[in-house]
Amino acid sequence: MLSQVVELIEKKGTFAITSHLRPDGDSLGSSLGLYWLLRALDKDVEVIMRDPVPHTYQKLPGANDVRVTPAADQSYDGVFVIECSDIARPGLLSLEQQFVGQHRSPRDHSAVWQDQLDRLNRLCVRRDDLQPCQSPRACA
Ligand SMILES: [Mn+2]
Repeated sequence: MLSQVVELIEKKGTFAITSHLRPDGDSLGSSLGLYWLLRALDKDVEVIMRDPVPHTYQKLPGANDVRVTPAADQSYDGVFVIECSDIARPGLLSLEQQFVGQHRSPRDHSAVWQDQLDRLNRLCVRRDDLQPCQSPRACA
């Protein structure tokens, strides 16, 4: 699974990252962490959320870049749905359509993505060789 995510990131260029309604510290932290990783890899990426960033988290790096939107209204090569048990939790219209044609149902895709992201969230990736590391410190 992880190798598929790495391959997707290597081969594709346009990504969105989203998380659940009423974003909190972990959804924003993990979304923005991935956002900066993909930017460092020169990917075209944006974080899209249904609800605005709470005041408490507005000082997180990249928080001002979060685009608040009611719908996944662009076309992406890949969408990372972080910290969500299903595809409906981000509350974004049209999000399911991003997955049509690649999996039997949005639920299937959501489960796959969640599994991939759970794994990815536990890893860090070197910019140059995209090798998974044992711990974040190993990548420093
Ligand atoms: Mn959360």
